[in-house]
Amino acid sequence: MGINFMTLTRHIYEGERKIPGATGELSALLHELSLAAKVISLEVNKAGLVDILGFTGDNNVHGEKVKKLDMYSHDMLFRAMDHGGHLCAMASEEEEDIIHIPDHHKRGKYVLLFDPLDGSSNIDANVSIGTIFSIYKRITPDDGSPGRMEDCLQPGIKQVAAGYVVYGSSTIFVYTAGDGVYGFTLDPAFGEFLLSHNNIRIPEQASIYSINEGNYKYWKPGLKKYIKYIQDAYDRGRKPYSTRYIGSMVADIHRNLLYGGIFIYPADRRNPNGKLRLMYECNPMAFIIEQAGGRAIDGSKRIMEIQPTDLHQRVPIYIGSKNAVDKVEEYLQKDENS
Ligand code: P6P
Repeated sequence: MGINFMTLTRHIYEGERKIPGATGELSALLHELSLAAKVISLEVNKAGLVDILGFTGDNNVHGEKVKKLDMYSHDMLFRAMDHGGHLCAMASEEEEDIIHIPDHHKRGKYVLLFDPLDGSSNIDANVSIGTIFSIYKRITPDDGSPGRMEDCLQPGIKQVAAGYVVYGSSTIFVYTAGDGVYGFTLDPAFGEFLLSHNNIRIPEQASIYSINEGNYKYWKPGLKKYIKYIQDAYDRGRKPYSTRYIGSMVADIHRNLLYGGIFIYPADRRNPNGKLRLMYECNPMAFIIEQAGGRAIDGSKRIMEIQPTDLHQRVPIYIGSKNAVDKVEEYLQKDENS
């Protein structure tokens, strides 16, 4: 059987040809992102070998110690994306304000938001980590002027593309441009992302739940009842659930996407808005999961319908297999109404 040479680049351009009037700008943007992913993958995979671990001594906008690999990934993405001429602005977990395209570069009609290296607290333990990205069309005039905050603060339903890169046992680039979800595995031998997961569909029935049970005592009663419900699945004659929690959102959601499962980072007594960021973690993951047939809510409404108010706002998230999200929504609503 011949080698499947459906590369990410070819897939992107073939996808573009299906869209009447496509200019190729989005394709070029996604291609540039894949180049940045290769460079970051190289560093992540040798992080233990060179003195890149440890702290830069800086803090990011959230007061969290920034590991060198976080900042390296942020810089790589900026340097890969700032001169292509397709973007009018960017935003990153590592920068408080929006990132402008330098004046000597052409500005384009898209906006890119990203978490350069999610799960970075796991770097030293060699646990899978990832990059998450979200792409919108600018809503201010596409006249070459600098992008503005309102171009970045759009609801998730306005995303034109989104995806993530998992740096794990292999490096996998997963994206959607609104026509299904596709995964590409990096072949380091010749540095190409090859199609490995065609038109991914998340199983409707979950078999895994992913949540930090260490926060149990802070959960709302409805969530506690839901977790009890799924733990009693066996007593109801169903296949028991497994609990799997890596503490790296990209890795947890990627596994649940392939196997079927629900990932929960709830609001609780300590974190009234949960922990994860709407614009560059929850919205892109919600786009991917919905495109694969799943659901993503904040407990009461669709993640992608939330009107953002701040670049770094946090939201609770319940995301994964449709049946599981439907059921947790039912328990949460009962709790709200009780
Ligand atoms: P906790 C990693 O730091 C992260 O931002 C996500 O990748 C992950 O899902 C979450 O935080 C884990 O948070 O509180 O369970 O350690």
